[in-house]
Amino acid sequence: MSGLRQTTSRRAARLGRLAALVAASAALAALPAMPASAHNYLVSSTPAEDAVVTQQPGTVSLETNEALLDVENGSIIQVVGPDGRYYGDGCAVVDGPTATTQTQLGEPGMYTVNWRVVSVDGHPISGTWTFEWQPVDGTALAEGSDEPGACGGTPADSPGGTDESGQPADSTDATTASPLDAVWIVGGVLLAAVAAIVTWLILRRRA
Ligand SMILES: [Cu+2]
Repeated sequence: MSGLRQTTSRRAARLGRLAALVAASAALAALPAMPASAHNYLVSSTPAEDAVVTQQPGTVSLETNEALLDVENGSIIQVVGPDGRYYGDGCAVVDGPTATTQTQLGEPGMYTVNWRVVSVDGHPISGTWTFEWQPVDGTALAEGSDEPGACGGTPADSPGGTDESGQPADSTDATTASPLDAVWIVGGVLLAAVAAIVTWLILRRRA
């Protein structure tokens, strides 16, 4: 009887070790997904949030923590005045972690910047900030436009929709096939392999 009990407890210990192995393997499989799933995040903006601007800034820009993807139709920075008009064409030029648009401000007051850029993993990120425009006397003021401009669109929209001509945008592939998807697939395959091995080991012990 004591021999049987010993065998049972040894088997339980072995199953415990297997469970620990499964947990460790799952953790290892999930590990590579963590850095890849991190999106670029905003580091700074110019003008800064809530800044009071008194001279024509010429440009509005934002900087993220790492290089952005320069995807066609992917980057938009809209500068919207207190009158709801658009100051600039919304087109953003990407240079490394920075995106910049040209602007000439008009009516004094609170300006809202709506932006969308493409994160390093291929996913769009977007946001908004405001600053105050108090031009010094004699500053030339722009008229603005009631249309969003050449790069138009709504920053909240994801790239890869249709452009003004109704044609699918070229950025579709870059935004749907993310490297992160591949990481999850590899992780899933690894987990399935571990589960198969564990199942086989347990069945072999029982036989
Ligand atoms: Cu992402």
